[in-house]
Amino acid sequence: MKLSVPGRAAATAVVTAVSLLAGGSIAGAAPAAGPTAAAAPDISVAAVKAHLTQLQSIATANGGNRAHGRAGYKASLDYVKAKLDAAGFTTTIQQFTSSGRTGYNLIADWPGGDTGQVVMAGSHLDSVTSGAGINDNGSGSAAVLETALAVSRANFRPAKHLRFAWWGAEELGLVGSRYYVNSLSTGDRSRISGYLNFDMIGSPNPGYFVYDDDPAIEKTFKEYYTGLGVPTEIETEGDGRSDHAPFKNAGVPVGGLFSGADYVKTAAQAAKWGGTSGLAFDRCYHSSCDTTANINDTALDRNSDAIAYAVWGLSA
Ligand code: DTR
Ligand code: ZN
Ligand code: ZN
Repeated sequence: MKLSVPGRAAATAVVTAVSLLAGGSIAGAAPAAGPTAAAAPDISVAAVKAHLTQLQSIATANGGNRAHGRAGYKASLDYVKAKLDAAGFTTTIQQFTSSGRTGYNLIADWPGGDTGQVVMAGSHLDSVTSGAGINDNGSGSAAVLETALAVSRANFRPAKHLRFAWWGAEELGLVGSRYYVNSLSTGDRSRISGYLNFDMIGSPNPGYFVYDDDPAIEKTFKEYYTGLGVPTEIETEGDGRSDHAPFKNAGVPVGGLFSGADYVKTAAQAAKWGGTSGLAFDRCYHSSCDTTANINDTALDRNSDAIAYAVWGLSA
């Protein structure tokens, strides 16, 4: 459910003028999201959860996981690709080998926009071998998928080019995303004006963490949560721990959201976010209990809407 963000209109008007003068790149530009952020649609958490149900069924039908090199991963990729193909995206499967097994990235380009300024949103689609990986990282994958489908439903035509990605073999060490970045020419890398990463965004005892990387991307997410009246914290652990790292190492502006993994929620965090202090944000992290029961719907809903807000706002 997307709540109105009071006071955004005025702020956006100022930001709009500056951002249009500042030109395309997200990196370092003082303004965050442009006026189109406010036009972002609500992302239905029910629709996101329906994708999670499908990913759970896929894991259950394929040995209990969706891990790199296993049948459950390729079946997950085929599910996501079919939705995107039907919605008018240009999809590409990138194949690689890791630990003797074949891996796959899925890249989906939304036709149109300036391909000299590409806004990317991505998430890893693989799970660990011990479970279905519904929060880690079905949550990010399903939210990015539903945001991409919302772009199609809205026939959104932003100035910048939109590209979405689902990475393979993140759990083996960011293998798929690093393979993708390494496959890009220097020119292609410079044409990515921002990469937004979503890895674990529905944790059952959730925190609301924003990556502290590119200032404009960080500001966009913080603006969204301020509008909801939800405090956020900077994600300090994230450096190098998810698929934004290869992009950051290649000089691409990055950002993202995170609802917490195996470290413990403090009393102060429970006071501002609710939930249970002294317990992990996700006590099923990398475990067999990371199923569809391991999701906090409010966190998944808020973060899904924040993804749409940033995609709309940063691609203006
Ligand atoms: N490495 C991710 C989970 C993870 C742990 N800490 C962070 C910080 C920021 C993003 C993600 C993570 C995984 O296990 O997939
Ligand atoms: Zn993981
Ligand atoms: Zn993950």
